[in-house]
This record gives sequence, structure tokens and C-alpha cells, in this order.
Amino acid sequence: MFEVFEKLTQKIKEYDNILIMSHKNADLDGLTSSILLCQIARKFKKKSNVFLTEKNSNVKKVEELFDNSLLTNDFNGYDYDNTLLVILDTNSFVYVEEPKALSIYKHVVVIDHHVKGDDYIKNVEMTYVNSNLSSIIELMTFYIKHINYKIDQNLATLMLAGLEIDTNSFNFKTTPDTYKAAGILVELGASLILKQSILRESREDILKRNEMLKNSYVYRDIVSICVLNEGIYEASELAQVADELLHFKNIELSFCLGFVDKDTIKISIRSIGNYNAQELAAKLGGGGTLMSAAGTLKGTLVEAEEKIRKTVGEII
Ligand SMILES: [Mn+2]
Repeated sequence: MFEVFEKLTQKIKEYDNILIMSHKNADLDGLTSSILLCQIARKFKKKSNVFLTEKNSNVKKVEELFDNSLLTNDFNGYDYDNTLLVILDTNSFVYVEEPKALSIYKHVVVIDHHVKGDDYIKNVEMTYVNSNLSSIIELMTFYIKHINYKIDQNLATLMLAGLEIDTNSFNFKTTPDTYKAAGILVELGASLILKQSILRESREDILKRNEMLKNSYVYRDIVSICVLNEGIYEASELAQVADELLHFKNIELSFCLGFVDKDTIKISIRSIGNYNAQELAAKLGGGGTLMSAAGTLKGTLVEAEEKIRKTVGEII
């Protein structure tokens, strides 16, 4: 880790402008890490912004607690030669917030904790992709320790919330270091009360999800399958239902599927760790990690459900 931190600091020092970007539909992990790095770059007297194309609910949460002068939606003032583009929380050319930036800027740093796919960002000056890491927040927390940078309480709180989300409440990819990072954030003043209000959801969203959960059934005693057949869903809705199914007693493996556009079926897969979600996803047109993965299929929901049952049947 030490080497990564030293190299990152050195890279920031090397350029006048530091433009930071995360993935599309920003989450708290990418967003708070970007804001933190932007603050650090400014402390080094660099021109720095976090580039965003749209303001989703996570961005709004951050804006409520922060001055939003760090955020920008144009490349104005970031010249080709003297700008370092730092990509956090994705290594994919497709998912990066603004792929166009990768053809404009040639000095690129990628720091991520997702499995490297075929569409990973190439021709970079520095890359650190560690798919065993819980979150970029965990890495950035140790980075600020390393450079002895103090963050404000609201940012510490948002980071703790983001850490909790990325690990599904300290269940996925959680190591002793993940808890240490959480401890550091609490030491830096993260408020557990404010964190709860950040993580809270609207009544409508919770009731809507509970309605979705009613479509689930148990298969082979330890598998839960939930087929959503009323229109088009957000991929994040499917993921949240799959997460929730693992809270049900005895369930070790969960699948939630539905259409994400008029001809694409997405399958969110979650595992408590006894069965490999990644291997199952590979047979369902996708990939991921041991405990969290997703597949994509064409055709009908009935066909997709049958394919899932067949795939599960091969291992259970
Ligand atoms: Mn993340």
C-alpha cells in the first residue's frame, strides 16, 4: 500500500491540474473518494475538480453537507498537456463518468477495486486495481493517514456511510483493514447519527421493495429467486432485492431478475460466500466476485428463470 500512496502523491505533484472522475451514476464510494482527493490536490495548490455529468440522489446528499464548488461539469481550464485525469472506483472504459475525457487527456491514473474486465482503461501512467479491497474509501482512509491529512466530520461521516454500503454492512470483502478504516473515520469525527440519516431510505422505496420481495420463492432449500415481471427496472433495484433476500433465514444464494430495458434481462446474484456468485454469473452472461455478481440474458423471463434453476441445479 505504501508504494501506491507514494506514487499517487508523486503523480499529483507532477501536474498543475488534477481532474477527478468516478463511474456513471456515482455512488458514495466513488463520490466521497473523489471529493477527498480533490481537497488533497487543492492543498497541494493544484487546480482540481470532480467531474460529474448528472446529479443523482448521492450527489444531492453530498451537496447538502458540502460546498459544491468542487464539482464541475465541464473541462474548461483543464488543458491537454498539464492535466492528470484520476479515475476512481472503476477500471472500465465504458462505465467511467465521461469516456470522452479518456480521448482528451493522455495522463491517466486508475485506482479501483472491481474485477478487471476486457474493457479496462489502457495506456495509463499509474494503475492500482485490487479486487480484494472493500472500497476505494478504505484505500483513501489509509492514504489520508499516510499523508497525515485531516478531513472534516461530514466527509468522514459520508465516507463511513459509503464504506457500509460497498460492504453491505461489513459483510462483503470485509477484512481487518476494513474495520480499521471504519475506526479511523470514527476517530476523525464521523457521526453515527448523521450516518443513519444518510443511509435511510424513503418510505415509498422501502414499501416498493417489500412488494418486489413478495415475488421471491425458495428453491432447493437455500436459494431464493425473485422474478420481477412488471415492466422495466433499475439495475440498482434488482441488486437491492438480491441483497435483501440474503437476510432471509437459511438463504445462501439469491437471484433477482427483471428487464432493465425492453430486451435485456439483468440478473443480480448474491452469495453469503459458500457458493461462488462469479462462477454462476459466468454461466448467465456476466461476471463479478465471490459474493456479488450479475448476469445479462436476452429472451423471456420464463426462459431466464429456467436457465437460473438449471445452473443452480448443477451445483446444489
Ligand atoms: Mn466502490
